[in-house]
Amino acid sequence: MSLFSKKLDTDYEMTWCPGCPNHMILAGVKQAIKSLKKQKYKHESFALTTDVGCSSKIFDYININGLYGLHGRAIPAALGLTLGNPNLNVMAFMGDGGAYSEGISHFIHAARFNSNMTIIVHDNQSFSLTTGQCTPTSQIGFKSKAEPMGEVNQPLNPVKMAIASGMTFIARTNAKDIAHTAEVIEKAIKHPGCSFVEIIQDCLIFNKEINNKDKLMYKIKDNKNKAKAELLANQWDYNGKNGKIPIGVIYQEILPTLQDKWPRLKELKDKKIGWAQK
Ligand SMILES: Cc1ncc(C[n+]2csc(CCOP(=O)(O)OP(=O)(O)O)c2C)c(N)n1
Ligand code: SF4
Repeated sequence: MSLFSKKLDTDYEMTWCPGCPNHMILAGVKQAIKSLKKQKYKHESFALTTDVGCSSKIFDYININGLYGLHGRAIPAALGLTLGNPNLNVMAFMGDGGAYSEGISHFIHAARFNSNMTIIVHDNQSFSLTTGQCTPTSQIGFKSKAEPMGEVNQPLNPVKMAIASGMTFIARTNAKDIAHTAEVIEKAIKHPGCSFVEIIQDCLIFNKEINNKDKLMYKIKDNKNKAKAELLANQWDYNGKNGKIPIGVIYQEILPTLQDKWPRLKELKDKKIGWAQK
């Protein structure tokens, strides 16, 4: 494929398991980008960064510029891109292991900085590429080769963490609902500031007992009330198949972005250029 091709598809060999919902997340992301391109977003305005993991293989399957990062480090790489060119629409793709384990400090500070980028987490409650160890969102009792007695710790609730960290756009979707995921990702990319989309994803091979939560999920209207967001976040604790799982935009607030706060970045943003063109 030409370096300058504006097609989204690539020729790379597909290495996700057949039927893995990562295929559906990929379809949702492409649908969102195609929709934005119809609204005059330029192909070259999109960029992506990834971690390492099954989720991060998405790097190979979307033809946009970016950086295949290190495990837990998609967020600082994305932040770097937004500093280099504040006009890019940057997406950082990660698994729950990378985002909430090694990468957790980056997540919190990204929320605080409110740089214009979108964090997309494929949450299958398992370190899947490395054959299914417990992550911070695994449910109590999940037995793996590394934890044969089962997970004993409470799972982290990333939606509550995002609210507490000051994330200005927080959403959750179901990987299996491609149209809804695409719609939410489009809103996240349009959001001025740091946006976070937590995608509930089954892994067909590891931590299978937590799969198929579709019946618990229900769609909410876009919400801008923080107290309501906290109530929504508390409806499911990631610990099993009890409770209701709200999906959609759980919280949105418009606050100054890093690009608004930092004069040199504001100048580049206003002139619609990056450092390289200065
Ligand atoms: C710094 C570092 N730590 C650990 C690893 C090993 N490693 C590679 S992929 C991976 C698991 C990825 O799990 P997750 O982020 O949940 O993504 P998934 O594979 O489930 O999509 C780990 C631990 C690594 N490559 N680099
Ligand atoms: S191991 Fe799980 S997450 Fe990885 S490709 Fe297979 S089904 Fe998907």
